Amino acid sequence: MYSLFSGLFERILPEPDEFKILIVGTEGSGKSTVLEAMKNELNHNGKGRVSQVQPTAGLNLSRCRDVFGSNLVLWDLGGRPSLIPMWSKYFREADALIYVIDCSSSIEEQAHSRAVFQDLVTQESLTGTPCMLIGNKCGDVSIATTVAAEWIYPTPAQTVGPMSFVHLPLDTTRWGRHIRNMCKWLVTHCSLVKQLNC
Ligand SMILES: Nc1nc2c(ncn2[C@@H]2O[C@H](COP(=O)(O)OP(=O)(O)O)[C@@H](O)[C@H]2O)c(=O)[nH]1
Ligand SMILES: [Mg+2]
Repeated sequence: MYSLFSGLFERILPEPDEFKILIVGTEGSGKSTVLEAMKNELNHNGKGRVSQVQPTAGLNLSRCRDVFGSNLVLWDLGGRPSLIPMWSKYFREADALIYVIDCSSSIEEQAHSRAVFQDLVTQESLTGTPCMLIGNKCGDVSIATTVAAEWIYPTPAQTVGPMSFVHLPLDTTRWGRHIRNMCKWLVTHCSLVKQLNC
């Protein structure tokens, strides 16, 4: 009887939206750590541990169900210089973009990451795509915000859609609330873009 009713409900209730979120950034910025933390918070209610991640060879993929009423597919792409040109293969399918900045890296490394980011936000295939910048590996919120404020300033050729900035504390055990807020923003903006395009 239960399976009869649940089958009926599944037919009546619409499938939740599924949004694909692309996590990019230069090597070692913390993309896989962000993916692990999202998985942990969304699939295990923050009760698991964010395990030590291994360098990403190609792609890490994870699916999270019922995140503020939608399902999320998370793609974490490798950030080695040889892999950066491959990112563009995923742009058209992506519903939103997360770009991770290592705010503790050297001036040269940050300049490289910023150049990669500026190239990305002017891609035609990312037109209108919501974009979230993450200031990572920096305990001082004002330093992370200063870095992001410069980056987020729109360039004339910018194509991406709404932008947001999130600072993540150094201690990954304190990320839970931030991850939830990030997901709320992502789901809200992906839904808005979907409605606008309907
Ligand atoms: N303490 C701390 N370590 C971090 C943080 N984010 C990343 N790491 C460490 O930085 C290294 C590279 O992170 P990883 O997620 O593999 O970077 P990716 O190459 O962008 O995927 C790993 O040793 C992580 O444990 C953070 O916010 N706090
Ligand atoms: Mg990685």
